[in-house]
Amino acid sequence: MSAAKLQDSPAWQQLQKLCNDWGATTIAKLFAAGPERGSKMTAQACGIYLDYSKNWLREETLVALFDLARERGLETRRAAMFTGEHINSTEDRAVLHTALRAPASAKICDQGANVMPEVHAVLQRMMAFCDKVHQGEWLGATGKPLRQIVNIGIGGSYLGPEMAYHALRSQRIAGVREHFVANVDGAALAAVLADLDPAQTLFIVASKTFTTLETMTNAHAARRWLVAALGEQAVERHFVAVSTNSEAVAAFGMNPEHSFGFWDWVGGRYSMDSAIGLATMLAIGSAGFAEMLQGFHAMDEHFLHAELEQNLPVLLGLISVWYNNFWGAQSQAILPYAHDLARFPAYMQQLQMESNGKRVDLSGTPLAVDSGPIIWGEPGTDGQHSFYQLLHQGTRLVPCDFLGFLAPMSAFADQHDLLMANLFAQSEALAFGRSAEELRSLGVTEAQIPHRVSPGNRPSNLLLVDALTPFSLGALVALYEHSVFTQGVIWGIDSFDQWGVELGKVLAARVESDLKGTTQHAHDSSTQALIERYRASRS
Ligand code: G6Q
Repeated sequence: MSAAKLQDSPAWQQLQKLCNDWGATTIAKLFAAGPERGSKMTAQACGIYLDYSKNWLREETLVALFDLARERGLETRRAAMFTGEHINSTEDRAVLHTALRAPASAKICDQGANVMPEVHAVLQRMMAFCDKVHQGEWLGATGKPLRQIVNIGIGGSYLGPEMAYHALRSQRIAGVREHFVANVDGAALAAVLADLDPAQTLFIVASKTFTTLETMTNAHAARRWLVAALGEQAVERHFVAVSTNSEAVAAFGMNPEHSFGFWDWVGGRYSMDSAIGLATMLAIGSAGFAEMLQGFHAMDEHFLHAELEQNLPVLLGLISVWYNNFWGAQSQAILPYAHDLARFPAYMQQLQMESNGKRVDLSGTPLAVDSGPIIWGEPGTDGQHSFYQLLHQGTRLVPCDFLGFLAPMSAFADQHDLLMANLFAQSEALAFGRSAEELRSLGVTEAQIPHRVSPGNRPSNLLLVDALTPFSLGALVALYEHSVFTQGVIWGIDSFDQWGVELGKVLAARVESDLKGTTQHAHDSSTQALIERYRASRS
């Protein structure tokens, strides 16, 4: 079904009507009318408990949202993705990140060929390599163990491994330290290399295409740094590659045997469980990585088989559509109450905004409704002392996803009660606020009351997870991957291409040669003046 017809669909019209008729209903009134709401509006799978009761949802809203999903063919599209149909139609590619975490016995085909033997062959090679590094069989050129790992990559070849490295801090192999260089600003590489001993440093050049300007620039600079210290012959021991472009890897001077491949049916932002996860495997070991894949796979199975009404990714995706398209929410906050998930919001930004930041549907017709929201966030409790003010008392609607973990993530376990108390209190305060009457009863003056009232009725989901482990991290990421997919199906867009990102890559190369003076492309007067100003300062 095309997005042009989206607003004519009966479920869409029903949702519009429910929104128009919402009146003065508040979250507080919904709870008063249905005391079991807090236990009823929940679902769980793979160790993740979703409480979606503190939302602007009635039973009939949910019925209409599930009707919308069915009308838009979610179940058919989901089957098409899992079975390798080329649903990334603008690039004519299958979308098979789910194969990366499927068991070896599965049969998943792209154009008739079972991809599983290759997937598991690469996994085995990655595991063998990581075991060698950990056991000191793979040593640097001077015979020292390699304990400092530098991942050079950007976007989808960076955000996942970096997020996972921090998230799985408590699972790290003793002595292994990882660093991530993404930005083409030489300061990023300089800051990392400043503290490293070349003799103990292993570089992973992670790039699907092996042509990305930032990554190749940083990789060549790192290579020069290593060669200056240890000589040309050291490159072979200190550099490995992760890429789909084996010719470019060989041209860089790396032994193809030290290269780990993946496939064009893995999108960059869906690649943290492919060979792009080599840094993750080096950090937590092959058993930890296998456990993470099991978490991804468990959520894939849940998404594929659970009833839509109990399906976590479907629920999250549809709730997001409800606020985005019917209530005009422009953004959505992801608020993990876990210091180790500090990079999770950044990872979510790419996953969601690159996937669903689209303006036309699959047929190329401009969308008549908004697509993916702006995603942002920081870990709690840090954010409470900065932007939560706007969440509680600002004029904008910002639906929030809170994430919390039952098990403490550190030896300072007594602090966990405080962390979780803050999490529960924030979602409660957003939903129920603080009224003028309550403030009066506390003796607050009339002049101050308008300033101190928190109106409440601010919606949120709360995801409560048993513990932050490789398994639960995999399940959480897959949960959001499939929520993104669900939303993309509702809008009828291609969630797996990224032509906007490609444009940036092309334009930067054009301007760079103008900065050097080797070319003189035509630019607008603003860009031209900026280029000239920069050139004057450099000369
Ligand atoms: C992800 C995007 C993008 C990509 C980077 C790096 O889905 O395509 O973020 O991952 O541009 O690309 P390479 O891995 O090819 O260097």
